Amino acid sequence: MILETRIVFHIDFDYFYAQCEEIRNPELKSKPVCVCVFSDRGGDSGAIATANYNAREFGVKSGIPIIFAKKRLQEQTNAVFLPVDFDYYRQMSDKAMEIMKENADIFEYVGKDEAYLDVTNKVNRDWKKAETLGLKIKKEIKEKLNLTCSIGISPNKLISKIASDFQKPDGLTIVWSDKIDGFLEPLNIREIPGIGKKTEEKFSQMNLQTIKDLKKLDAFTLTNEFGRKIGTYIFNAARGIDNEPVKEKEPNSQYSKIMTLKKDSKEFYFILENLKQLCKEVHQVVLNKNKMFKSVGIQLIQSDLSNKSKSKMLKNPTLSFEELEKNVEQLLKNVLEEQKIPIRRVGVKVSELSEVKDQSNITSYF
Ligand code: DGT
Ligand code: CA
Ligand code: CA
Repeated sequence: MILETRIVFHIDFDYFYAQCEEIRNPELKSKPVCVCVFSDRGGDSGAIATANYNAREFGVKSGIPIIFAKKRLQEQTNAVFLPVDFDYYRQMSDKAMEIMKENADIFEYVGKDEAYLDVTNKVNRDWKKAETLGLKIKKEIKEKLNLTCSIGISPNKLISKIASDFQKPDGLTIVWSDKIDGFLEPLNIREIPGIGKKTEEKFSQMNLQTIKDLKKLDAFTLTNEFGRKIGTYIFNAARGIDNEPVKEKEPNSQYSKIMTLKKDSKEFYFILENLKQLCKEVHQVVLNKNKMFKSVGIQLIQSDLSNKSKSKMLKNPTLSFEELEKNVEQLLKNVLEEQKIPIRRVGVKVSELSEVKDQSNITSYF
């Protein structure tokens, strides 16, 4: 089957959370900045969500413990450690996504800081126009939000994803149809999305480092080693083959309902009864939109108007009402154990939404 050539963008915001912090506080730009997820245990326990490039020069990166980051930056007296502010990053993300969406035929939200755009018709299959459109999107996001991003442009999602990472930050990398092999071959195998440390090591033991080396393996050998699904994926990826369509997906990744209690209270059964009503309403929305959820949360606004929220990630996406109710009840129980002041308003939220029919992406298997 020969598919018509497409033009696909992958757009990824540079050092996203840390860049958001720099935008609202430009003084941070000259300093190493680490955005931290502090854990409940207090002190410096927790992990780095991301860091700006200044901090990365000292070996700080996503996922490492905060204490390690502090050690690596101990001589940088101007280093800054900030707690994550998801609401603010979401607002920035929503605005930037809006700009992308206006410039796409098909818009696929991937996560807070990245999206795919199919622009084939928009640019009449013209690569020169595609470049102009890429630059226009970057300029618009920069002018309106002061945010920089990197864009990869190619005939498919796989190559565009690799290309957006190729000239970070503030990059634009175009891989024309006839330049695919030349672009991919010198890259490290690790650049293929989904290939992690373990897989890389396996190839390393076979003395294969680059994608050019990887092409020495035939499909049979790869399927033997990794199974049919992943083996085929790696075989195709090394050759720049990927027919996954860009699928319309919006960033509305949560639904919530909130209400004011008839009286301020910290009594378990009274609050639970109200939360159960909200569960029904939220669940109805989820069903109407044909979604499954993987995270359940409650929000409590206390009588002094301060906010408390707790959420829980489930093992698998679900659309079960019982599971929603059960988790809300458990979260409420946990919160009330240490509740000092009465509660005034309560809310229920589901997030990490996915389409009911959606197959999970191949790259999440390994
Ligand atoms: P880059 O390489 O310039 O795209 O840098 P980032 O920070 O945008 O990296 P990316 O695209 O992998 O991740 C986007 C955001 O997701 C990042 O700003 C923070 C968050 N994130 C990434 N990795 C982790 C992690 O291991 N833990 C947590 N909590 N958050 C993470
Ligand atoms: Ca990013
Ligand atoms: Ca990303």
